[in-house]
Order: sequence, then structure tokens, then C-alpha cells
Amino acid sequence: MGETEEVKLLGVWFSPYAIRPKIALRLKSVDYDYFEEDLFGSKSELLLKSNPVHKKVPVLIHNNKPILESLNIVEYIDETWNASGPFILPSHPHDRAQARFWSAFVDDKTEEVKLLGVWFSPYAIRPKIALRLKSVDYDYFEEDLFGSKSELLLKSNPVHKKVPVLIHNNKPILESLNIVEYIDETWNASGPFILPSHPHDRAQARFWSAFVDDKWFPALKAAAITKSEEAKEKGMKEVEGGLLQLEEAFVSISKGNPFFGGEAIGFMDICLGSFVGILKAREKLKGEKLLDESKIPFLCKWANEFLSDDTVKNVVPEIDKVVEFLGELEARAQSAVSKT
Ligand SMILES: N[C@@H](CCC(=O)N[C@@H](CS)C(=O)NCC(=O)O)C(=O)O
Repeated sequence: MGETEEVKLLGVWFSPYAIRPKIALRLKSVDYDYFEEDLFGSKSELLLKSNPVHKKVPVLIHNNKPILESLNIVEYIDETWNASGPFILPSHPHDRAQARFWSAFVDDKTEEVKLLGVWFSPYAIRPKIALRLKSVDYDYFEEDLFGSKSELLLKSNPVHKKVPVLIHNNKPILESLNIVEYIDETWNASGPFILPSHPHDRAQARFWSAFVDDKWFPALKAAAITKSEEAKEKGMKEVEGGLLQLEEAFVSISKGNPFFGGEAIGFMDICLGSFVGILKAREKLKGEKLLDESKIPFLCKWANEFLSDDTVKNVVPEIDKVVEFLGELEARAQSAVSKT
């Protein structure tokens, strides 16, 4: 190798993956320039340009050519600087295959992510979107809430016995928005951040999500099931009022961007967006126009942007399927009332 050799390593000090190329480069006595990334602030242009697929560290840049994935980088170092230092991979093909088998076992099998949900639950949609944003693979278990709940659900969430439940390496995480925050923090090195980075913006996102879950949606649910026409009318007024407040919040928070989270889907988008399917289904089923362009034009546009976003597509159930389900649910509730 000549003197024109340029070796750069992008990493973060705490990443076990970034340690690997550091050891390999030292074994081979290769000089390099190290660049510490700020994964909690903003990633460098060089990282985004070098690893546009995963946007992750480590990245080795050798004479302007990026090499990605830590173990791939280690193999590259072993092959490129083969004349210096000891060999890193075993010399016999069988031993090499074995080393690759066990390294894949360590990297691919140490993470066990399970999600318990039901397809129609707006709450269960939330972790699905978050896991997709972070490109996390997981095993999904559909619960039967109308039949019998699984042992795993009852054991994991003995307090509420509700979905969603995320089980990460055998530890359950409960409550949909709590799960979304956990996903954001746990897989912080992959995908975009879900919560805003500034504490004030984060506090605001949590305020509005609590408004949606504790006030707005419960009002819609109560108005939907009450038998009293007067209570229904009063409840729907409250729901519409809530949407007007959310419209104002959207205009102020999104600052002209398509989402609450800015250019990409964030925490509040996941929270409120999980109910868009239900609003659209109720409109089809009952002609109840809550997403009314003449009253909340920005939220209407946002709702369509949300549903057509790549991360959300195929996660939110089809509106017609929800319409059918809501119809069945209503028939079930009515037959229960007529039996009493
Ligand atoms: N606050 C909870 C609400 C979850 C929830 O209500 N899940 C419903 C499905 S939509 C459920 O599991 N219901 C079962 C039950 O009530 O027994 C969250 O955000 O996760």
C-alpha cells in the first residue's frame, strides 16, 4: 500500500460494533483518522452519505470508498492489510465458516423482540410503526381478545391484561406510548428519532399525546356507545372541539411541515395517527364527518399524508376491514343489550 492510503473510521465510543474495526485496525497496525459521531444530535453528512441505507456506525472509509457493517469491515481489514499483523479470520475454510456461523449467532440471535397485539387496535398500531421506523425485526403474536387471552399476555401484563405488549429479551414493556418511547431509546442508533430532540418539544409532544389518550379519544368512545341522544350530541361536540384544538396544535408544532414530527413521522403523528383509520371507518359506516375539511383542513391533509406514508402503509388496517369490524362490534353490543 502506498503513502496515498486514506483510512477513516466513523464510530461512537459506546458502540460495541464500532469497537470491532478499532481492534482489527490495531491488530494490523493501520493508522486511521477517527470521527466520533453525535447520534443523539445530528449525524454527520459523511455518515449519511456513506451509509444511506442504515445510517449506522461503524463505517470504514478507505480511499473514499465506504465499507459497511462491523464484521464485514473486520473481514475487509483482514483481507486488505493481509501482509501486516496476524490473520484475523482462521485460514482453513471450515474454521472460517464456523467463525462466521457463530458471529452471526451472536449478532442476529441475541435480540429477541416480540409484540402482542390485535389487528384492529389503534394502540397496537403504534409500536408497529415505531418498530418499522427503526427497522427492528420482531415476532408478532395476534391475541384473541374476544376468546381467551394468551398465557403470555396474562403473565406479561397482569395489571391491565391489555395489548399492546412489547417483550424485549424476555422483559415486558407496557402501554403503547411508553412502548414507543422505549423503542426510540433502545434502538437509538437506527432510523430517525421518534421523539423531538429538544426537551420543550418533547414535553409538548407528551402533553398532546396525553390529551389524545386521556381526553379526546375517551370522549369519542363514550359518545359512540351511549344510548342517550342528548349525551351523544354533547359528546360529539366535545370530540369536534378537541379536533379544533388539535388542528391549532398541529399548525403551531409542524411549522409548515407535513407532520407533527416535521418532515417525518414522530411521536404525536404515531399517537393521533393510530386513530385515523377509526375516524375514516366511522365516516363510511355512519356518515359521521369528523375529519371535515371545512373545519380542520390541516389535520385532514395530515391524516392523508399519514396514511400514505411508507412506514404506515400496510400497518394501519384497511378502512373497509375496520368498517366491517365496527359493524360487527355494534351488532354484538346491541344483542347484549337486548338480552338484558
Ligand atoms: N392505554 C393502553 C390502552 C390499550 C387498550 O385499551 N388495548 C385494548 C385493545 S384496543 C385491549 O387490549 N383490550 C383488552 C381488554 O380490555 O381486556 C395503551 O395505550 O396501550
